[in-house]
Amino acid sequence: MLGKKNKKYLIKKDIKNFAIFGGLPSFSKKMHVGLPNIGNRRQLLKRINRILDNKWLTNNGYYVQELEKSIARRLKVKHCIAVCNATIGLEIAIRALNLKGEVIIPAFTFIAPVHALQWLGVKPVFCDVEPASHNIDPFQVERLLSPQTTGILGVHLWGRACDIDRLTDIAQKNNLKILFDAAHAFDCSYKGRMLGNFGDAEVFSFHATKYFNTFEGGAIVTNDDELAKKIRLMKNFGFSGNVLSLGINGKMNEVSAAMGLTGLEVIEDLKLANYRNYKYYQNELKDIPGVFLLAYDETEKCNYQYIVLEIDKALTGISRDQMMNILLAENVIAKRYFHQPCYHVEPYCSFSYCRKLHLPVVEKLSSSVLVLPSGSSIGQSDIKNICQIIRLAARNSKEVRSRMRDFSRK
Ligand code: T4K
Repeated sequence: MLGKKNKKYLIKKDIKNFAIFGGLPSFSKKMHVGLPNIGNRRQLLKRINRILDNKWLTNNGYYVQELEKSIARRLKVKHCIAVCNATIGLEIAIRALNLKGEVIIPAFTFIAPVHALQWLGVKPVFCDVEPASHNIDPFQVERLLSPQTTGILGVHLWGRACDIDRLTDIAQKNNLKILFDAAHAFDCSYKGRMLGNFGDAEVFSFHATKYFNTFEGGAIVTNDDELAKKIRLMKNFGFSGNVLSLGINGKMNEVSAAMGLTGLEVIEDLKLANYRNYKYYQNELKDIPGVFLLAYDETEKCNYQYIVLEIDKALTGISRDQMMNILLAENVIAKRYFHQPCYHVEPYCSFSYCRKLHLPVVEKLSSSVLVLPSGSSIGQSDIKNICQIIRLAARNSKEVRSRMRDFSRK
């Protein structure tokens, strides 16, 4: 049966009709995890026209300044420095904080913050994460401290804050810097205060696939006046009239900033759409054994951007990868973030200190996490249908596995 409203999907009632076994895909169009949220197109084009009319395209233009001010106001943070992407933002922050030697970082994350350290000649020391939060485990951080440790780089994964109090305590006791990768965490809070206000600095990503995007982009935020001054110089070749320090080109351009300002105008709607989606998923998935939806703390501010499942194969009878392949065939482009622990990929896996590394929680999550589509272009009926596929697969796991075996032999 075709979905009533927009006829863009086919409801699956039997696994025999699964697309992976030759049926028609449930969705006629691909359902993406990171489909960009786009604000009011007219407003955006108006701003872009103004950029073209003014012929001021980059180098700390009007829109970049406006965006920085709006973000700083929103987060109640003193300084916001817009950058061309979060990876460069992290590199600038690492250098500005003078991180050297070893920095402790979670091994269950996107590779960008790890590469940022390595790129600058700082050794990433991989740390296990807490099973419930997926964030760096402060207890393990303490065990990894060495005379070479200069900092902790925590990642607020999926927009859920790290255990900031405990990490800050460790950093203070050991005279370490603390930097937060807040790539996923724009518009989220910790104990009622907006992320962006913690550690020495925090870095957001405004990549196209993020909750709030500027095509590509990011921001470094801090309450430290001196650090902010240093970062501003660094992102502009160390140039301020004259060359005053070592620097790089980390500037955001005007079109990206215009996209950001346009996005900020609808950000409450985006948050609401994500929240509704999260609640729909929560409701639909609650009775499926072995499929666990990562919970958000609804007493905090959250962007609800990521719908994160953990698939327990022992309970569902289906592995995360099998579930993903079933969904992919149905045009549900689920993503298995971050399916390789950072120490299992190059160049780290070739380093002797990583060869024997075994971080149990990271490895369990790497094989069980699956992220589902959300965002403003997905609605209740889409979610119902995606969950129906997952439910059917889990409830008929024995037959699914046997059919998968038969199909792979053909
Ligand atoms: N720290 C953390 C913790 C991060 O997660 C990231 C980035 C960073 C730092 C660095 O931030 P940036 O330097 O990028 O500002 C995506 C993003 O490319 C990446 O930004 C992000 N994290 C990472 C978690 O996810 P992929 O490999 O998933 O991208 P891709 O191209 O497969 O896209 C995801 C889905 O979104 C696809 O199904 C297609 C869809 N999509 C994508 C784009 C770009 C669209 O529909 N439209 C689009 O324009 O990495």
